[in-house]
Amino acid sequence: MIEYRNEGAVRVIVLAAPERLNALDAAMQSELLAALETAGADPACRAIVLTGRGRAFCAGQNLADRDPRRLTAPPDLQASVAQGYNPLIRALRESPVPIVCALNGVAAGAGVGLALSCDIILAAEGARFLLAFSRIGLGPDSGVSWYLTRALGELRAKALMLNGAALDAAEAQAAGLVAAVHPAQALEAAGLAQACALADGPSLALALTRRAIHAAATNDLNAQLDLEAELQGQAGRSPDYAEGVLAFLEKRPACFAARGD
Ligand code: T3D
Repeated sequence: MIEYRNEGAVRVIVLAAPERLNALDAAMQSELLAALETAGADPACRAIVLTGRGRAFCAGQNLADRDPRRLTAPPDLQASVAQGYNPLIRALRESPVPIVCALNGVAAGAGVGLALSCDIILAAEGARFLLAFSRIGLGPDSGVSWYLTRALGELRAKALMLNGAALDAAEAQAAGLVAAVHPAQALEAAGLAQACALADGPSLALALTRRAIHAAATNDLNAQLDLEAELQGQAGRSPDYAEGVLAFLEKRPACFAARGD
């Protein structure tokens, strides 16, 4: 249900249950978590593409596993979210390498959280974010309320989530959630090109940049200034920084080292 392949230094991870629009069950959650952890631990991997097989990115929780006609008691959704979804959101957010989401189609429910936890989202023209939770009697999970409130503001986030509404690719781009929108047939190549560009970049500096941006959501300016100084200290000691400055002075493109070198 999760497939992956290497494209040079890029690990392409594919949600591959197209017959149910890549809706997630416990096994698929575990496989995805393992794929993310394996990629992050592999020094040869310098960027990840996350995408879906077929016409959807991910339709959220597999509702066939929540069929009240087959369950003898209500499912423990607190446990499902805490043990199934939250580790995935944290793994995406805390990945040591940048993650490009190639949003090939609809993302619904927790699928929205997966996409919004990536670092750069490129969307196919027909893709959309469907805030499906309230349609089935649930509130948000997988970080969706956190991401959307910050990105859109409280009132717009409420209007979308209370109505179980959707944001199409163009609206998501206008709102700053999606970096670019591509024709469906061009999305895979665009996602790969973006990830390859990140993979060629200075891995440590990109990781520090993501850390600073994530911390900015909750830090005040003084705390952020201190953090930036600390992170710049780390970057300044890296071989990539020496190479970047040397390349500038020698008027040539920089050639950054592999991760961990
Ligand atoms: O439970 C917990 O652990 C708590 C955590 C919850 C997090 C969540 O993600 S809650 C939100 C769950 N997701 C949804 O409510 C979305 C459900 N899906 C839809 O609303 C629609 O499928 C879409 C709007 C995404 C797409 O609609 P459409 O008309 O393009 O496709 P379709 O015909 O509805 O779906 C195609 C097939 O995929 C269909 O199967 P079939 O009839 O061809 O055999 C459909 O049942 C299946 N499918 C789509 N979404 C799910 C699904 N199967 C299981 N679970 C799904 N989420």
